[in-house]
Amino acid sequence: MATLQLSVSGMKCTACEKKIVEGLQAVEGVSEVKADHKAGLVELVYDPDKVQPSQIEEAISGLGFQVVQEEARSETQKSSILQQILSFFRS
Ligand SMILES: [Cu+2]
Repeated sequence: MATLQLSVSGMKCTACEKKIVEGLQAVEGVSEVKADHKAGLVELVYDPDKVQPSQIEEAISGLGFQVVQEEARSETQKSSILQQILSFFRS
């Protein structure tokens, strides 16, 4: 699994967050999505064997938002780190 953090412009409210979260969760290989319109950030957990960051960015564009830049990307097999990420998404 891998994580991706993106700066996304165009999110104005919680409905925008919901649109991105639901839209990205529909993409095969994406498991957890968190969007914050105030920070303009989208963070997600994905399976790099199933989907590439470029496809995720295309999906965001398709939803009507713009990826400004990629803030961070990491891939890990370490379950402890993955657990921390997952607990972050669930908080
Ligand atoms: Cu909105």
